[in-house]
Amino acid sequence: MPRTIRLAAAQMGATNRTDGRPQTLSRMLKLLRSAAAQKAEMVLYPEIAFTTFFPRYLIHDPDELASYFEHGSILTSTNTALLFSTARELGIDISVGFAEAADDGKRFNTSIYYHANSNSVLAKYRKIHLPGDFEPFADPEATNQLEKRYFLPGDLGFEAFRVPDPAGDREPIMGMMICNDRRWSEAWRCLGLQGVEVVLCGYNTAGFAPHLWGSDKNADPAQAETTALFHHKLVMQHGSYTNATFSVSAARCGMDDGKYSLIGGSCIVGPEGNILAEAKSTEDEVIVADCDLDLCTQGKTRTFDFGRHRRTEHYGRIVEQTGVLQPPKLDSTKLTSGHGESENLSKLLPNNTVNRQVRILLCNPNATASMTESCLKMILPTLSPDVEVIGFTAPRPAPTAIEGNFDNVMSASAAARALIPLQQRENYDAVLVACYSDHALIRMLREEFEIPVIGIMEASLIAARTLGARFGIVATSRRSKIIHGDAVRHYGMEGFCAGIEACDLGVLDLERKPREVVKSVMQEAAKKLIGRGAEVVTLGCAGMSGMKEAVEEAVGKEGVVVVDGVVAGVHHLVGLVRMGARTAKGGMYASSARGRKARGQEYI
Ligand code: CDT
Repeated sequence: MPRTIRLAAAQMGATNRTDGRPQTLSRMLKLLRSAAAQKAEMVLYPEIAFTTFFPRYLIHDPDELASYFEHGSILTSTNTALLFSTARELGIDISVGFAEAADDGKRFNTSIYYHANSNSVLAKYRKIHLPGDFEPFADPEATNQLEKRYFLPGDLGFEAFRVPDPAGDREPIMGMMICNDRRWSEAWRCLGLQGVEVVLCGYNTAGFAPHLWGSDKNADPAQAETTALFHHKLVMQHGSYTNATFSVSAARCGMDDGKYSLIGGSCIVGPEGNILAEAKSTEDEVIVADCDLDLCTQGKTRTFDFGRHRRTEHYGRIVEQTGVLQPPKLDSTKLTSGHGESENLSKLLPNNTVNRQVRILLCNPNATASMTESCLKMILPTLSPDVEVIGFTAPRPAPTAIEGNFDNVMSASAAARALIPLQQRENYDAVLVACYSDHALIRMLREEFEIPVIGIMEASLIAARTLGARFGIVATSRRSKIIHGDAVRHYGMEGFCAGIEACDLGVLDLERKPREVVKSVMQEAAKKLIGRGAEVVTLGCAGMSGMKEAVEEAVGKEGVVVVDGVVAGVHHLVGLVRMGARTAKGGMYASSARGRKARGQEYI
C-alpha cells in the first residue's frame, strides 16, 4: 500500500495592522474550504496567521500588544475556535502559526498541529531561532523585526511526531519549524534524526528590507525580492534533500499596510529536493500535492543513511560553540619550535580556556542608541574573534542622557527591568555598564546576576591604577566633576587622583557639537590634569568613547597614557570570564529576588 498523503499550503496575502480579526479569520476559512474541496488531508497556514506580522512594529500600548496574542486554549478561544471546528467538520488537519501568550505569562512564536479526527492538538512547536533585534533600528524608515523583544526562544525543541491514521497505517512522521528556523541546517537535522517525513514551515519573510538583510539601501526592491525568494526555496529544497523528507511551506505575503513587502513562494518539496507545487501569486492561494511518504526511503537508506555515514566525533563544534571562531591569524600566532617548525599557538592551549567564545553585554543605561553604537565601534577593532560584544540601549522611561541622580535611578530601573529577562534568554558571560559613574545599575545587576558586572568608571580606574601612580579624569559638566569626585572616594581611590577637570559640556553635546570643538576642550582639560601630576588620563563619559586618540595627540608625547573606559571594561571582563570568576554572593551582592518573591512582589 503506498503511503500517499495529500498535503496543502494555505498562503495568505497582505494582512494589515488595521484588519479586523474576523476579516482575517474568514479568509482562513475560505482557504480551509478550498483545501478540503481539493481533498487535502492537512493544510498548513503561515507563521502568526491570525493577525498582521506585528513584530515589525515597536508597540508601547500593552492592550494593542496583547491583542496580537492568543490567550488560553487556541481550540476554544473566540478568536480562533471557528477555524478548528470547521476543520473538524471537514475532516482536515491543520497546522497553524500564532503568537502564544502562555498561562505562565511567557510569550512564544508558536505553531501547532491540530488533528481533526481526535479534535486535539497533537504537537506544539515554539520558534527557536528568533531573528532580528530587541531594539528597533535608529532609522525610522527601516523595517524592524523585533521578535527578540516580544518572544522567548522556544523551549520545546525540535520534536517529530506521528500523525495517527484512523483509515490506514500511513502514520506520517511530521515535524514543525517556523520561518527563520528553515535557514538553519541544525533545525532540519534535529528533525531528520527522528526520521521526519514531512516538515511544516509557516513564514513571514520580508522582501525588500535592506536593514534586516544587511544589504544596500539603494538596492533594486524587485531584485531584493528575487534574492529573498531564491534563498527561501534554496533552504527548503536543501533541507528536504539532505534529510530525505517532504516539506510544506506557507507564506504570509504581499504588501502589508501598503508598505511592507513579504515574499510569496509557498511550496511543497519532495525528498529529492524537487518542487512539487508552488504558489503563483502573492495573495491568498492554496497549493496541493500528493506525497508518497515511501519516496523518503531512497535518501534515508542511501546517501543520507545517518546511522551508517554520520561521523559525530567530528561534529562537536556544532553544539559546543555558538559564534564563529576563526583560526588564529598566522603572523601573530606562529611559534617557532626547537626544530624550526612553526606551530599554531591555539593548539598548544587546552580547549575551552582561551578558545571559548565570550559574550559581553555592553549596556548603555541611557536611551540614546547612537551612543551605544559609538561604544561598539570603538571596541570592535580591539576584539579577538572569540569575543563578541553585544550592545543594549535602555528603553524609555530611561532618559537620553544621565546627568544627575534622578537620571541615574530612572535609567537603572528601566534598564534592569529589560535586562533581567534578556539575560535569562541570552545568558551573556558578563555585563559592562557604559556610563562613567558609580551607576546604580551596577550594584543592581551584581545582586541579580552571578556573572561579573562592572561600570566603565571603575574599570578605567583599575586600569589607570595599574598603568600609573596618579590619574586624572576629563569630565563633561561641572556637576559631573562633583559626582565623579564622590565616586572616586567611593572606590577608595582618592589618594591616587590628581584631579578632575570639567569640559563644561553636556553629555549630548559630545555628539552634537562639532568634533573639533569637543576635541579642543578635552585636550585642554587633559593638559590641566597633567599639570596637576596625572600620569594617566581617563575619559569621564561613555560619550567620549572615540576621543582617546585626540587626547593622546595632546598629551601622549609627555608619556601620559589615556584610558577609554569602554575598552578597559570589556577587556577587564573578558579576563574575569576567562578566569571563570563569578560575583560573590555571600554578602553585599546576595540577591533579594527570593525575598521579593516570598512577599508576592515579583513585579519586575
Ligand atoms: N519571520 C521570520 O523569521 N522572518 C525572517 C526574517 C529575517 S530578517 C533578517 C526570515 O528568516 O525569513
